[in-house]
Amino acid sequence: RCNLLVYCTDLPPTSIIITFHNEARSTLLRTIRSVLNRTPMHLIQEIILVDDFSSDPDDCKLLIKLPKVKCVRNNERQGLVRSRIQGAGIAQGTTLTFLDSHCEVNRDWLQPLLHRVKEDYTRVVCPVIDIINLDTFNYIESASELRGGNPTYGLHVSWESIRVTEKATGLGIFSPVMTPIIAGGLFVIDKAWFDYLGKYDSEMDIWGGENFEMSFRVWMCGGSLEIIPCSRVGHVFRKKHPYIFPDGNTNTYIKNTKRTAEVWMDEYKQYYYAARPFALERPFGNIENRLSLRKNLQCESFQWYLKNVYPELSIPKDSLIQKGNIRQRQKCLETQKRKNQEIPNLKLSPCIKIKGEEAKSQVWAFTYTQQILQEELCLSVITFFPGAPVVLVLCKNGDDRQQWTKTGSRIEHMASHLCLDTDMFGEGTENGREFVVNPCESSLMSQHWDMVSS
Ligand code: UD2
Ligand code: MN
Repeated sequence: RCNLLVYCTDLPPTSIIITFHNEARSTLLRTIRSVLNRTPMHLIQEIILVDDFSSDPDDCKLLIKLPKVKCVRNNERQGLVRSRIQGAGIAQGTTLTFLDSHCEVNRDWLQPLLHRVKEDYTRVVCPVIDIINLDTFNYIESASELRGGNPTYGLHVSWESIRVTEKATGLGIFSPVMTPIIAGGLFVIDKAWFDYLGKYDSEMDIWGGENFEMSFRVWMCGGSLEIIPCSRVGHVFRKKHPYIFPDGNTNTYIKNTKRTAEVWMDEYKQYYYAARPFALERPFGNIENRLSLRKNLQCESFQWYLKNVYPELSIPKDSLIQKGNIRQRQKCLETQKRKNQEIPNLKLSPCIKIKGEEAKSQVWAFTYTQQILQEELCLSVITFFPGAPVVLVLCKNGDDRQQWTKTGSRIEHMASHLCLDTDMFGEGTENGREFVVNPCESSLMSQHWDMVSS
């Protein structure tokens, strides 16, 4: 039912843009080879590789021996957004096709995408993303086509199955599916439309957040996003970024997502901040240009987007942020940096004020998602037993090992029903106390905590 005949009317050739930073040669080559093998040649205007200042300039240069391939190299690391803008700037096709540098396109992947854009240039269209196994590099059809994500909860991507949506709409699995948000890496867009809509936010660095920004912008400014089930492309989903963030992973992600929230989310940005309380104080550069772009394009409000594009999204009831000390008598729960370690230690130390303000290391946020966090790190219990240690881990939404409730003067861990406690036998000394969870006991002073708002 993915009838190719339908697409045979003269489709215009597209410029395929692949940006990369220190990609393995094998996966980069696999991406390009699969494109050359599985795409009718007349549909490829060119394949533009943007080498985002990889350590070895040959990675890119050697590939121009392949047909259609062009290579441009940044002489400074720019990140994927500015690299894609750069690639789009030299593209000669009437449409732009973006791919990550570790993909394998499947049979007849391109025609259905180009066809949809040809019919209506305001459509921004994505293939279904299959999985290339990280260890074996096998191509695996993804079990359910995914449509994403959740713009609240701190602009973190979460996915839902489009099959569910289809059941609701009664459409067949081969019909295009509207999506409120795209994954970000693989899509086709009309070039003039891309330029008209303001390309990308060029102040976004390295990685992250640009997919939300683009998704909101496309919908709110007159376009649409769809996933085309007849087009499939495999992608290597990695567990860790195989590259460095010069300004730090968290700083960069916050900057990019905060720009998105500030420009596009109107009053709904409070939910972004409620989920990421420490983003409030973070720098995010100047957004004047993007705000005036939004104004000039006369884009709809975020409320319009939620109502018309994403009615099924449930808005959190609460966006309250509580921030302050977590005290036991005169002492405060604090984080202490460890040499060469990303995750700091937890300690109970005398509460300190610097110029009338609580020391940063002693300020915690209690979110409406019931996490207790500092920056991006959440208090968590990994395995549950009396005396189990409380540790800091990267916050993850919906993980009940990170959820707590305050009941009276106790802080109860939701999944285990144990209470936050200090273990006197930890390292013997007062300072060496460990944080643990124990059966709740209201008479115990070591389970007595005050949250003091700042
Ligand atoms: C996903 C998207 C990715 C991007 C990202 C959010 C898919 C399949 N992938 O994460 O395209 O939207 O979410 O930002 O939807 N790169 C550079 N310069 C850099 C960093 C990365 O050129 O400084 C390249 C990188 O080599 C790759 C592409 O940008 O080709 C995307 O990076 P990724 O693969 O690490 O992102 P991914 O798949 O985790
Ligand atoms: Mn990728």
